[in-house]
Amino acid sequence: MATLQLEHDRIKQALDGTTLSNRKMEEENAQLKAERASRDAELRSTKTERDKLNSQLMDIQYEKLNIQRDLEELTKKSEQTERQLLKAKEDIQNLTETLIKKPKLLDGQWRLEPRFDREYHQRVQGEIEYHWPLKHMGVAEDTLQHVNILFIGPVGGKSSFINTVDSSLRGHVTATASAGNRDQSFTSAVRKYPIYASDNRRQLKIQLCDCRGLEDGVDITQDIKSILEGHILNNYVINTASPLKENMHAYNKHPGLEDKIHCVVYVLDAEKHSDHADIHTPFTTEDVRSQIENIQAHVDQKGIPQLILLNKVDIVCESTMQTTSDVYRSSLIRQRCIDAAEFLGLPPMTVLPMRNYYMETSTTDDIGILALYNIRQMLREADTFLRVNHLEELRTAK
Ligand SMILES: Nc1nc2c(ncn2[C@@H]2O[C@H](COP(=O)(O)OP(=O)(O)OP(=O)(O)O)[C@@H](O)[C@H]2O)c(=O)[nH]1
Ligand SMILES: [Mg+2]
Repeated sequence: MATLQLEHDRIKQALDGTTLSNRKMEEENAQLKAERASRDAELRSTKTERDKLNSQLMDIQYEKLNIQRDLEELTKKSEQTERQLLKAKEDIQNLTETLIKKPKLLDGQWRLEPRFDREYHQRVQGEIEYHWPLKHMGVAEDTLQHVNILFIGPVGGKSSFINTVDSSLRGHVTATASAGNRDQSFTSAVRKYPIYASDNRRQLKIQLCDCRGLEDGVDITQDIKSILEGHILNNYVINTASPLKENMHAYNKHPGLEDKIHCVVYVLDAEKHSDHADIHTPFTTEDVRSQIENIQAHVDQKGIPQLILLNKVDIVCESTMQTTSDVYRSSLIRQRCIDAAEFLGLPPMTVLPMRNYYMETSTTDDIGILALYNIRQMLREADTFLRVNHLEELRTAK
């Protein structure tokens, strides 16, 4: 009995223990279930989030595709616009060039003289051929054999002008002064050209003095000053390494009035200058301009009159290229004369536009009129110089 009781108690104890561990297991099970439920909920929410992100990604990709398409279209349009712009630019440039080279011609001439007719031609030619210095101021014909006109400047048609004047009087194109066709100076010597009347019988009272052109890095201003004062003998070849000195053979120690320069003409190339759109180019380089300024200071000091010969107007104005007499009706050439005057700090009235013979083998009346008119202006300036500085001396000279 006691054993039974004991056995009963042991079984009961064991049963109690099992119940306890069962309860514990149940509790743990419930906890695990709760944990799984929360993880399931988390997983569901992650899935929803993922689905949402996926759909956003698709939206973005779609958007990207749209943007890419827009971009392609824009690129196409911009290329087209660029092409149109280039074409428009080209058209503007062509138009500008046409307008520039073929400007509107003025109704009348912007200077009263020269006139492009036969009567005027003959009159100016007569004035030149029968001119002598201070003729109308009581100076005798043989007092001064000639006035000297000196041409200074970079390569720009100095020699060509002398040839054009000579050709105009001869009636056929001559090449007395050596003209070149390159950027560097062609003429190297100082050469005084006598001019003959059209009948070849008489030497006129003019000498045209050609000299080496001004160049960058080659300063011949000292020799030019000597030419102005008559110290350099005819045909002297300028030595660019050193100026002519007093003790040298070609140096004229005691120049007379006939050896000196009575009018200085700066020769510029009208084609070199540009002042339209975004292109601004001056008539000469800065170096040459400063050499001219240096010469100008000396010329000013001596009181020698200064003119500007603006060559190659045919190249800058198409109308003038076709019809030389349009030179004084071309607003473009008038403006270029104003620019040239400004460039050298001289009044616009001192600028003489010119077209020289360069291709032609026969003379034309219009080029002849221009050349003779320009020479007459130079003679008038030389006369003014002589009147102001040497009138009495010339009047009383025997
Ligand atoms: N189209 C045109 N060409 C010209 C004119 N004047 C001169 N030329 C040309 O310009 C070039 C130079 O002319 P030159 O007379 O040798 O010039 P330059 O000033 O004496 O030159 P250097 O002696 O070298 O200093 C030549 O090819 C000429 O034919 C002009 O009025 N119109
Ligand atoms: Mg020359």
